Amino acid sequence: MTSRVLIKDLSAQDDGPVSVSGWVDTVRDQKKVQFVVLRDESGAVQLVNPRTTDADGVVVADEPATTISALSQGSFITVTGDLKHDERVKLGGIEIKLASVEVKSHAIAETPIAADSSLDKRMDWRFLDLRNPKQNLIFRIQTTFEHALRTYWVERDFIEIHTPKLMASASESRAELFEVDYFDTKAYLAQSPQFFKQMAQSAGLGKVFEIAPAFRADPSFTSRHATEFTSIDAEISWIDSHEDVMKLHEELLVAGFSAVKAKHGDEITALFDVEITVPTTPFPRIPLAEAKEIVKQRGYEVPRDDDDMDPEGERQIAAYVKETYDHEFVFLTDYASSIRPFYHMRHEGEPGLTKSYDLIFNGTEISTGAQREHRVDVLIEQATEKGLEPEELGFYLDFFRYGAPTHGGFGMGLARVLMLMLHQASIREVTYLFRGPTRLLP
Ligand code: AMO
Repeated sequence: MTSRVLIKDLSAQDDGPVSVSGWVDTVRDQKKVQFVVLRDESGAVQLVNPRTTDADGVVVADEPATTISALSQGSFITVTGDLKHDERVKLGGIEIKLASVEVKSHAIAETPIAADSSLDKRMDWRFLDLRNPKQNLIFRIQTTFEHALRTYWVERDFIEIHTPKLMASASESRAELFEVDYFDTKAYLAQSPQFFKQMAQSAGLGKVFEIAPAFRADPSFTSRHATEFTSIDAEISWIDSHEDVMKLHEELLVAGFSAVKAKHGDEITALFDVEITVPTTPFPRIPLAEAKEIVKQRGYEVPRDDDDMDPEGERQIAAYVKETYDHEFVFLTDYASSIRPFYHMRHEGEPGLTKSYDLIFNGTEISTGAQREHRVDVLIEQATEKGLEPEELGFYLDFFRYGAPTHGGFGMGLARVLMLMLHQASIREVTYLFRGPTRLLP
């Protein structure tokens, strides 16, 4: 038996017998000849079957013609035939003249979704939606991106950690917390690996990373929020300030974007009409207060005074950075301590400001990072100021009672990076199976 060849490898192969397996994309069942476009995970190829005629020129109902006539779109088949290179064939300049067709699984003829179906409907039928080459490419890009980050980390002696997602208390804030029954007590789904990646610093692991799910009971229906998302986290010891974290962060992104561009750049341009730009370092850095001033001068007033940048403000500052520095990324730094978590370190002599940043990519926040407060007395003070009970944070505070190095890190949403990289309108497009307030299926 001829062994299976991936469709993408056919063009490099000589004319002759081949076997391919995949699903039926289209069938053109004509009188004299039948055409099937077959897809697999790597591409599409045209299959051709000239009909047999008898001595009087009448079409004979033989095989594989009969099987082909009965093929429904989406059926999974294995075929054998003769590969032929032919420049006239639009689809890749090759076709396979069929010898046999074996149907492995018949598909129901009526497909529930079409190219113009709504995003919600496509999500209902995600497994069919994912057969689209664009969707397939998204997850190959994701694989390449994650692999590049891991390679970057592993080459620099980072340790990969897997922190628990079931916790006894909140991991980020008491808002947006999922509570689950846990035997005789309650447990909470981790909103971030924050506490445990910091624990690794006290444990003397030095540099750690994790790519894992995070959960937030966020009821909003924006294009950038999910109730479960993949969080890319890193945490490193012996930093002087958040500047060291930003340095790591930008280098890591350069590694990820370089790998994606090298491997998928042409395909991304062909399917998404997007040119991947590998960012130059250093990324622009703008203190938040200054960023707000710049945005104001552009005619937009961020509504809340001491508060965060709002989404429109993020878009405005990104537009400014694009015009001024021709850069798609910007670190907004030195957020007010009033809107940052208690564990962010504050500036020496300027307790109103934290040594923290948000990273904005193409106008949307993709990450938060900071130097952490490692001095337990200061940490308790800051927690108390935020209305947290030190007892409640007992185990976390212990991490710093027995010695801890200076440290910092960041958390970054994987889907946000992909959405903005590929100019998609929603993280739903780039999440394998999206979870939101009204979506738990499939
Ligand atoms: P923060 O809460 O800003 O910081 O989250 C970090 C990043 O995670 C992503 N993200 C989300 N993505 C999709 N849906 C959501 N509901 C969602 N919430 C957050 C965003 C965001 O920028 N512990 C800190 C990080 C740190 O300081 O290390 C934290 O969780 O891309």
